[in-house]
Amino acid sequence: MQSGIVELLNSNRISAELKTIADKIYNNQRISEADALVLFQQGSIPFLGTLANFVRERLHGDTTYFNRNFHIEPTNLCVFSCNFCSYSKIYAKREEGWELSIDQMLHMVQKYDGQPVTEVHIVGGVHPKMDLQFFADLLKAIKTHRPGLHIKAFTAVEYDYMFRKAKVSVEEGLKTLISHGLDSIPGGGAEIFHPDVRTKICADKVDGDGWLNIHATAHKLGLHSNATMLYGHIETYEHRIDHMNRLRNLQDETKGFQTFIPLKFRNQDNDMSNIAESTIVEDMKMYAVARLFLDNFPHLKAYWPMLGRHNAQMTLSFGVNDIDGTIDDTTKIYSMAGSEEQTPTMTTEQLVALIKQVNRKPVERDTLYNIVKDYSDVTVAEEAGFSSN
Ligand code: MET
Repeated sequence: MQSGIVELLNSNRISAELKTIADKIYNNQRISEADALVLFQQGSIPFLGTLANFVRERLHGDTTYFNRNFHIEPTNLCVFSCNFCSYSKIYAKREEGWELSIDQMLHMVQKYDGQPVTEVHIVGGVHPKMDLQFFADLLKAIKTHRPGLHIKAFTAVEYDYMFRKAKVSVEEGLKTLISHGLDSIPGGGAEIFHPDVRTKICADKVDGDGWLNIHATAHKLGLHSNATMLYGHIETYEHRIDHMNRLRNLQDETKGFQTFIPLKFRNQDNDMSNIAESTIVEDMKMYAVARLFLDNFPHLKAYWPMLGRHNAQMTLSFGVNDIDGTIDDTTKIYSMAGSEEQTPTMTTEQLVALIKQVNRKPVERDTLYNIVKDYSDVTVAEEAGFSSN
């Protein structure tokens, strides 16, 4: 790929503007918001792919991370009404949704006894009666049962509500949860920070500054977190860049983010179903520009339950170096929004095969990117049978 970028830099078929940006990338210099806009507007797929892949290989070579994980979604009842959401039910219609007790959730964890999962990911609706104490008790119950399982739990949106209701500061609330077993924070609830969009798609939940403040506080307390962006609906390229710029600025200060995860808007059964979904070309552009702009984020993840596993496989040529985990059919968020992955689960063999099919190196990681196992030399039984269609 080194040669690919050199050819690109010497090509007389790209504009001077694009060439200047490519030179910056090659020389490891930060690109500006204006550069990112030029990339979105003028960058062809091969141009963006070559650059993003160059950066990906500079950072990680062919290494492509995955983990063995499962999700718990305590409830889909929610006090908020985000227009893009296909998942939530209001409390008044609670018989149409689900509310799990601590015992039920502990049983879900116990189902994995003896299995080599390393992480549980817990997010869900914002339930008016599931409070700080309830979630502290949940974390404690899980940790007591399986101390080695990393608990990545609750989005900033969920924290904002939980802490305001308990009348505690963000710092106090996080400290309480950390002392009960919280290990890190997922990236959800970020959507689009810019108020022009946020007030149209999710007016009533925490705003961009509030989301960032919760992550900043978590970083200060020593937790790592991820960040997402919901793209491909009513936002413009400028809004996407503004969003990534706020993340890049915070990351300069705290270095607490691990992974950026662009989330594609899916349009089934929600209040924005009239909006067409982004094309696969637009998706690949999004990954590539994210890799080029977010120079201080170590990892870029394609969340395959949202994108479909074969599209996720393609992102590995557009800057992505992490493909999430086995999931084990434990999340409904994107299947309810119309993803092709209706029962999202992949065996370790399937994930390894997916990565090997595109000549990358599969490496199982834990949540904090410690290496659990390198699968480079492991022959995968299912590899031959794994459909490439
Ligand atoms: N409640 C979360 C949020 O808005 C999303 C979890 S996915 C249903 O951040």
